[in-house]
Amino acid sequence: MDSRSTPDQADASRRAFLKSTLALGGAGLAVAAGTRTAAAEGDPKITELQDWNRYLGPGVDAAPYGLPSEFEKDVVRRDVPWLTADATSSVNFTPLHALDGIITPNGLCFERHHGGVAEIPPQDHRLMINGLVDRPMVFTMEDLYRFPRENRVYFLECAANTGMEWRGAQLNGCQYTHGMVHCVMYTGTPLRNLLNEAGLKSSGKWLLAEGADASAMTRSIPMEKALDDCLVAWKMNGEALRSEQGYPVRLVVPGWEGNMWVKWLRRLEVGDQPWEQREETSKYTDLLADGKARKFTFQMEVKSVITAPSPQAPVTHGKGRTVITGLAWSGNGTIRRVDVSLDGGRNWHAARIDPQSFPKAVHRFYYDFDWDGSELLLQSRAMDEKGFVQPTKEALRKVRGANSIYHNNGIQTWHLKTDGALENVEVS
Ligand SMILES: Nc1nc2c(c(=O)[nH]1)N[C@H]1C(S)=C(S)[C@@H](COP(=O)(O)O)O[C@H]1N2
Ligand SMILES: [Mo]
Repeated sequence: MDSRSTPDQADASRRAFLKSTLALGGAGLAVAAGTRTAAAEGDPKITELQDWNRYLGPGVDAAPYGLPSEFEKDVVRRDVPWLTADATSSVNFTPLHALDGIITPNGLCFERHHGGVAEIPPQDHRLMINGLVDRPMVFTMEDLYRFPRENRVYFLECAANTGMEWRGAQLNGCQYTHGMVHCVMYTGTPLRNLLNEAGLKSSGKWLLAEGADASAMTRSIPMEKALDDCLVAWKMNGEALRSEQGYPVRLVVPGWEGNMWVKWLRRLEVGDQPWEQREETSKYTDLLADGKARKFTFQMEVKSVITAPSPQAPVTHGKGRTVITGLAWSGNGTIRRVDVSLDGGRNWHAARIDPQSFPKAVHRFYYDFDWDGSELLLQSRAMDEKGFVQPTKEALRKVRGANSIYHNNGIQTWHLKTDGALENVEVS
């Protein structure tokens, strides 16, 4: 645009330009999109100069640590106040409905802690290894940074995720029904490097991990797992762990329940049997229908959920081209297949799994279809690399009864209504 032309002249020439482009490509575009394209002629969003095009914006360093656009301010972790008595031993939820891809942004990773967030100066943090080892050791953070590093993308799911849905549909949004999961890239050193440094005695079969927070979270981990793929991690998505996620250092226990991923990790004790701590006896066990409880149900089962559309992410565009997307994950490794149903599980269609996928990480799936505007019952069903298939909630309750809280990997249903709104329902 000539800087000397008046706004009116500029608008006129802009309109003329748009008109000719539309004449060439407009019709084709409208068909391809399957929906109505904005009528460019007369659309003031196009023909009128907008403020952001007219005035200079803030310069660099306006926000030394960047924040999301102000228009995204509703995309935040949220809690359900009535779930817990107070916020220090509580949980909030990842806004899955508003995210895409497989990496959870650090500021949106759900938080679960039992004694509030410990704020630990890294120079004051110590990690001790004691018990059945040749050389009890204490590491500073500086010591840890000198071990060989690895980067791995893993999901962390709280065993209580979807726990409120055992007896029927309860919370209206996948943030609340499925948001106790996040998936980030960790940087750290394999746990076996530290254990080898201390020298494991052959009688050492279990490991106790202990946190430095006010809850001093403790969990027993079988040595086989500790030596396999566990990490002692100090970075997430390239930057230091967030305080909420265990700064300066946490345990990463891939594919296993989030409770074992001890944050603010301060001690590793090697023993010959599990310790039967609170979090593995009165909590994180599964009461069955006959009154017996399963314990040490470490692994997270194959699971998936449609993240959009979902109750917090309604269809606002009417019928026509529609994208269904969601997440699938399994503690067994990779996801082999995800199917989507539009009719409550009668017919299934293969979804497209985004190829940027890793074992024991969430997988992103898409199902693109033409919505005819009628009511639908949306479901997704995942199958993992070992052939495990996500069960219906009915099938799950047949085996587990209705007392459980933890390890609910049942198929989720969203009822899509003709106006595009969605509701959490259960079909049986
Ligand atoms: N030290 C410590 N570690 C902890 C907890 C805790 O309260 N204290 N909560 C556990 C539980 S129950 C879960 S589900 C995960 C949650 O990890 P996140 O807050 O990074 O999402 O941390 C686990 N590690
Ligand atoms: Mo948890």
